[in-house]
Amino acid sequence: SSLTLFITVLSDTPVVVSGTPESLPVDCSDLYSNGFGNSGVYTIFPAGPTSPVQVFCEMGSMDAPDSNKWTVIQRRTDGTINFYRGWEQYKTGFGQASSEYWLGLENIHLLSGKKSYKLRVDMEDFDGAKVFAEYSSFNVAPEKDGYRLTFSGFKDGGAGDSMHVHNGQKFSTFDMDQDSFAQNCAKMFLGGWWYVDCHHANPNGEYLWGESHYGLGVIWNSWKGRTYSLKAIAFKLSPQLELDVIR
Ligand SMILES: [Ca+2]
Repeated sequence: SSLTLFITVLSDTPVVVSGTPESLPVDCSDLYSNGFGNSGVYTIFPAGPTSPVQVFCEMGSMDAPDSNKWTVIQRRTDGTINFYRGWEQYKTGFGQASSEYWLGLENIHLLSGKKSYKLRVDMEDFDGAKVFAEYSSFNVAPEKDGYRLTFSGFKDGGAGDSMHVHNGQKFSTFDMDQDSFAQNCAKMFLGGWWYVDCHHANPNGEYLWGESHYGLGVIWNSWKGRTYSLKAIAFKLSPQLELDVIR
């Protein structure tokens, strides 16, 4: 169905062929505005018309058309995708938009520059408890600045703030150590992340099904500590709403 949609987008949008990329959807909010109201896998073009990329869109309820339309940039749900990968993979993205994936640092960087976005992190443990953390702004710098992460405006949905130490950090993988630790955080904690020395959150760590070795799992320290690997976690972006700005 995602392939069908891609073809639909191309055939219903002659501007693709004629080369005016402004009209292509850069995120799920654009797709919603174009009439796509259902949550699911869609194609967006944060890097322009020649670089389609598949994402999962959470469109929310039809009863609340003004609610956030979330573009999922990272998601873990069941451990089917290996997240211990090198720089090129984290740069371009990997996985399946229908299940577990990483959108790619270049896509995330370009997307975060298109609009003013907020970030929401939803997570779940193996007992079915669900919590979230929200940040009112989110940005990822270009590769020449190491895809440095910046955000602000924490709002607690029960998860606590495990991102604050990662604010301002460059991204690191096992083959690209840009952390501020003497050793290689990505190698030590089996993920790719904006490691510092090393982490309070390790969403791209090894999928370890609950209680597990210190620091290695899918971790959000302020909720479940560093020896609990979460069942599910997802990072998602939505344009700041007028309400958010006023607030
Ligand atoms: Ca290091």
